[in-house]
Amino acid sequence: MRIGIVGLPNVGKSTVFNALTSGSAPCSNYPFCTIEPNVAIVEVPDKKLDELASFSRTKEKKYTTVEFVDIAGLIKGASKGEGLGNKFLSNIRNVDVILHVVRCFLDSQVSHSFEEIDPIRDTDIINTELLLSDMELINNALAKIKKTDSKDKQILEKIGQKLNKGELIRNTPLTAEEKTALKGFQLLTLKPCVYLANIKEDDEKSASFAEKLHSKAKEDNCASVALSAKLNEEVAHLSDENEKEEYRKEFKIEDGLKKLIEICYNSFGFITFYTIANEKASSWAIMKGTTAIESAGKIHSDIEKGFIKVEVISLPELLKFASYEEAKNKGRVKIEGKEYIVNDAEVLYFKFH
Ligand SMILES: Nc1nc2c(ncn2[C@@H]2O[C@H](COP(=O)(O)OP(=O)(O)OP(=O)(O)O)[C@@H](O)[C@H]2O)c(=O)[nH]1
Ligand SMILES: [Mg+2]
Repeated sequence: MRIGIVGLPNVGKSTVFNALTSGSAPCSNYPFCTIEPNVAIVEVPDKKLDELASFSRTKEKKYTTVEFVDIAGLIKGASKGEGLGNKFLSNIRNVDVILHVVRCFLDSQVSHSFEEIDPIRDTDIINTELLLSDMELINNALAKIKKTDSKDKQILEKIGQKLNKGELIRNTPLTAEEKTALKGFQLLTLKPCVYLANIKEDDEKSASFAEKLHSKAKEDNCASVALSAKLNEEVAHLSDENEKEEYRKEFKIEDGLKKLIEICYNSFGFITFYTIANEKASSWAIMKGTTAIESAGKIHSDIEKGFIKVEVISLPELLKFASYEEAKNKGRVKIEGKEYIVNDAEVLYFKFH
């Protein structure tokens, strides 16, 4: 899963990035502190994988990962190249989820693009830039289609009109055919999105801004989460897990990474499957509705190409037995083909040429 972080300059994007990745991207109190994107990969903690690894006595564990991309702040006109916006946006074209950071903390020491804090205005500015950037893509594609009556042209024209009216494509009901036609475009306003209210803990004013953003998220068909980037960053830099836990308890800080990953899984239909192979237990993230052969491709293109069949058992079922062999001998492992739709928490064993 790849997550791209967007927002106005100086709202705390790099601080969020560091908080989520225990990273050390430069953060400072001036707009456009970030120019080149910061990229970091973190493991998704997973108790089920721990259980599977101890059950199967594998030497190694490989947790599925999330990649975070932190780009420069976007401003009005970004899609037209202001502040190098176009270049910044191309760095997040291929992410799975957009994390939109919105400033909800008051701090006279930290400058803001505008005088007042206003989460609704700020989100709308960024959304407009994403929308304009999508519009440019669609218009460029339309200019290349010569056949006047082609189905693709009709679809793109419809989408172009929606964007023109300021509609985020995430809010547009799409047919299966339209979804397929749009797949290659990586439209930013179609991607699942989380609004992150960067708040000051225990602060009424900040909480009321976050509440406004929360309602706005519902309108825009986005998920939302409120957390203090700064406090989460402080916790992230403690080295010891127990120390982190204590610090969180003392200052009533929620675990930002855990919360965000939960949101992405619960709101956007990500599920996890597991494999045991070559002395290694692994977890893999896929979207609900993914077939066995597509899941094979997540592991290696050779397994996808040479796919013969897959053995399937749910993890809770498997754990009732002493070993995988025993579950198999008792007939609890099913054999499925390419088109099988994988369910959450299934253990898969692929057979391939
Ligand atoms: N008080 C307070 N300050 C914060 C918080 N989050 C970030 N800041 C400060 O805000 C300033 C900007 O933070 P950055 O993380 O660099 O912001 P950015 O959005 O990445 O900025 P650009 O890369 O310049 O667009 C820094 O001085 C941070 O310390 C917060 O939750 N509370
Ligand atoms: Mg930054």
